[in-house]
Amino acid sequence: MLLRRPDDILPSEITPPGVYEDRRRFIAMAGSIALAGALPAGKARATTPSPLGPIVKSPLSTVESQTAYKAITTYNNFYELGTDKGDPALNTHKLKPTPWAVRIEGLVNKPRTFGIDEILKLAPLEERIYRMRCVEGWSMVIPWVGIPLATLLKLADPQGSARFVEFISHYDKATMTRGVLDWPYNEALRLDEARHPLTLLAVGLYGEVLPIQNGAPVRLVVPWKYGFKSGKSIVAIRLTEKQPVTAWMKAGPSEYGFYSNVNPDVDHPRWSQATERRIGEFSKRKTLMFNGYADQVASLYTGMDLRRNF
Ligand SMILES: Nc1nc2c(c(=O)[nH]1)N[C@H]1C(S)=C(S)[C@@H](COP(=O)(O)O)O[C@H]1N2
Ligand SMILES: [Mo]
Repeated sequence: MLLRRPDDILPSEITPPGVYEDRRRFIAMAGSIALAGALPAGKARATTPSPLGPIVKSPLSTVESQTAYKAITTYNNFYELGTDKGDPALNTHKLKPTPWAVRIEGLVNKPRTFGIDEILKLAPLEERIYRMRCVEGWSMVIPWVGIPLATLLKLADPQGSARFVEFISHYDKATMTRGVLDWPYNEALRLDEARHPLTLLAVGLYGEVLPIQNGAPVRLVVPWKYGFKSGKSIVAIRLTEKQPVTAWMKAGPSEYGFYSNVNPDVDHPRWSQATERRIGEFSKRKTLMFNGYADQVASLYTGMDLRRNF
């Protein structure tokens, strides 16, 4: 059980289940989504030309209809920029995405620091339209732009003893949220999960540079896991032998496990995970095992008890 300090907010208060959602905010947002939906997709978004260059379409994309750009960029979890869903979009001045570098360190033969421009040139940029599901019970379909994380890992040449990959987010205590989590935000994957072809380092959204509130300039995207696995604004990628303890595991170990795979059969201790609300839709959908990516990823977990390893 978590103890409450004056500067501490319980994860239960800042990560409420969908049913506790602020109804007024939801109605306001539904209105803006309806408006955006009535316009051609391009007109609903920023019109700045994309400096990302050519983007190839990936066969790994879902063909489901995409969530409106407006919803993807105004309904966010990025606690460094505030704990309300609308806060990150209002606090983008608190994060400067240029210049930016990402260190690859730990158990690798070729530790290296990549500038963001170098990352953009490592592999053809792909558009990957993925279903994303938050542990809070909402989901979106997001057209990410990025490169496979495996491409970057290969260049760093992981040592034989490396078993996990930790992702550390940028944190500036002078401007960003204090308390709430043990900063900097960190997440981690098993090395085979990190190397899986679906695991993406995203640098863009809807064909354009990644907005700050979505984790600029580079964030992780792991579509078969709850959203919180997808660390934003990453500054370091660290290969380790021991399983890292992640920010959410520290905040609530009984609620947020290391694996965090989307699993409709394993309830969150305080609410069911059987259904979800796709942002922009009114009725609920059944949540799919591994968020619908079971054919691609179930084999990673053969023989594991997914109730114990939640
Ligand atoms: N650094 C950082 N990364 C983060 C978070 C955060 O608070 N800080 N929130 C996570 C959670 S809970 C979710 S659901 C997704 C949300 O990503 P989106 O806002 O782009 O949809 O980001 C994840 N990555
Ligand atoms: Mo989330």
